[in-house]
Amino acid sequence: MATTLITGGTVVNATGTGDADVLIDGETIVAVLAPGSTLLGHDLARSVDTVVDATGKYVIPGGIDAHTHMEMPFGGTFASDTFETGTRAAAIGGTTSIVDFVVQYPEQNILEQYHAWHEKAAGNCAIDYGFHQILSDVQDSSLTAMDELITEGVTSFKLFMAYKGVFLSDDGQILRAFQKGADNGAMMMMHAENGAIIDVLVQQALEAGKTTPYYHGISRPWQAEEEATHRAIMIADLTGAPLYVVHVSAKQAVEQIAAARDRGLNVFGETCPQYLYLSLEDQLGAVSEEWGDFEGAKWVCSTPLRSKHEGHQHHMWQSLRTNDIQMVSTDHCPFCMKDQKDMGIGNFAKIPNGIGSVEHRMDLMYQGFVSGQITLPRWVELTSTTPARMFGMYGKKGVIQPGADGDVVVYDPNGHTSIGVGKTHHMNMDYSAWEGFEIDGHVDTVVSRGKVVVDGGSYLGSKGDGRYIKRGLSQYLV
Ligand code: DUC
Ligand code: ZN
Ligand code: ZN
Repeated sequence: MATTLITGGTVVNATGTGDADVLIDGETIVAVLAPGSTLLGHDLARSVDTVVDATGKYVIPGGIDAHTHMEMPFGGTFASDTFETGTRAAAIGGTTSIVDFVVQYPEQNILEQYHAWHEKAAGNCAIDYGFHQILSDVQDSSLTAMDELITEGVTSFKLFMAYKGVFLSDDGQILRAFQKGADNGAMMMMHAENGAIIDVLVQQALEAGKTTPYYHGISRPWQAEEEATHRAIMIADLTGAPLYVVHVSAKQAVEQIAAARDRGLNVFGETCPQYLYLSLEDQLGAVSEEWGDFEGAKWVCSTPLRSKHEGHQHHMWQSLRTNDIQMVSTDHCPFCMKDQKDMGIGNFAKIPNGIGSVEHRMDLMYQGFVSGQITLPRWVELTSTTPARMFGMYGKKGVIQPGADGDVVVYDPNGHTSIGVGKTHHMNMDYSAWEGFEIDGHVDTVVSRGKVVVDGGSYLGSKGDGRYIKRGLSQYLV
């Protein structure tokens, strides 16, 4: 078994920072040692197979992106990253685990879909991967499938309050699924937007000739998000199920989550980099020679970007500090402009919803530390430790400690990362939603279960390095 020593760096865990060397034996961290320690008289640097010099750099647990949609069939097409391209990009960006969503459309067999996702991912992933399960029509068979999937390590289930005829579950269906979650310990995840309201507003906008991408956001107002978040919380309260609200973008939805937590409910919230950095006005102002005012399609996602005049971004950063929102995932759901997003020219409702960010989440959130919004340990907590705990992986993932998987990132605070298609972009997209973003830091080395898969920014891994993560129940639940 190969041994690796990461030496001279500052180890950052969610609990704090300290100078230490990290010794990995095979796939597992076996020791976190005072800098320059010997072990039983042996000079470690001379005894190991690989030494990674992390002098002046941060040594952090590998990022965990708990919300991705690789190859997702959606909006009349497929998300453009395969498990191969998406996980490679993730690795290059310092993410060593993803949790992807198995899709069930109405009338599809849930367990067949689960096996289909294994077939897509197995042998293709650069990093470790787990699955959540989407439930689109809750029937008796769905409830028994939930029990079976838990034994397979799929311990979280996502429902939708929007996308009628595609994903939407009505309140009765949600109630039944949540009752099952309360019973078997599953984490219930919710896309919280009021779909009926949105569908009418979309229709009215199109009839009024408002067809450009900007109207996607206008027809998905924060009230629709707040109302659905509140309703999901009420159903969680009624049933006793834990609730995890995905991609929270509106400050009013954050307030609903905070109030529920103050009442002692197991309610959790996730946001994404796009809601921390981008606004509806940025989307409105985006016009290019190539795409004209269709340029804004690059940022069509749901929940949508919010207006910068309403204080959402500021509130979202604040909620990351106060723990009203507990973690940051990407909702990585990439589509190219050409032959995918362009299906919505003349009708914003036909633009496939999604933004690709899996490669940039660690950098974008590090910039939150640079700008004084969060501390270094909080950076690690939001992007790795809490995702591990939330979704039953902590101990193996999300922490640098003996016994944990050797998933380690060496991050250079003196490095620099310019984001964009022609610069650092490895996702399978013909544009970047983050074009022109400059980061005061750099992912230098990435170790995934003991294997150096990125060195000096270059990818050294291969497809199939990643292994399925059989997850346990959420470690936030007693
Ligand atoms: N939102 C997106 O932007 N894409 C995929 C599904 C979703 O809910
Ligand atoms: Zn969603
Ligand atoms: Zn999603």
